[in-house]
Amino acid sequence: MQTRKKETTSLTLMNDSMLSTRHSCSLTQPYAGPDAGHGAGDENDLHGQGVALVEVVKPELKHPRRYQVVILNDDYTPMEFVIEVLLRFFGLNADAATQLMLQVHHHGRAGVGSYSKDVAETKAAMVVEYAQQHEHPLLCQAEPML
Ligand code: TYC
Repeated sequence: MQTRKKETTSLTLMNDSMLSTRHSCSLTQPYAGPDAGHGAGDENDLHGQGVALVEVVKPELKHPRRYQVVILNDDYTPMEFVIEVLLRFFGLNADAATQLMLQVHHHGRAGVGSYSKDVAETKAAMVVEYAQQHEHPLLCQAEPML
């Protein structure tokens, strides 16, 4: 994910050859190029020779938000089926899957893993679909973290 800082970090003079897409910059006014015919009066073309005043904007990188896959308790899905789901879709071993199933059984819900948004939503949908194919009401959802 890339957002752009609002403040201008510097003002820089650039000539035509520097105004390529490889530079992260934006003109203070739309740049018409050296032959646009505005003469010395163009605000960006200070010398009338294709030299432009540009804002250099620093890109700000942020990690994308993680999503937790949450399994919910119900009164009907067999415990063995929940354990099988945890083994099959979340790569847990039998001990960890049993502990997590009991956690959900006693406390109502538990997070079973954190993923990117797409992966979490896909896993949750796959679990619900798998449960429905086996006629169990097991619910599973993706939730944004923090
Ligand atoms: N509560 C269920 C039962 O007693 C077991 C269960 C555990 C169901 C976890 C769903 O996510 C769940 N059969």
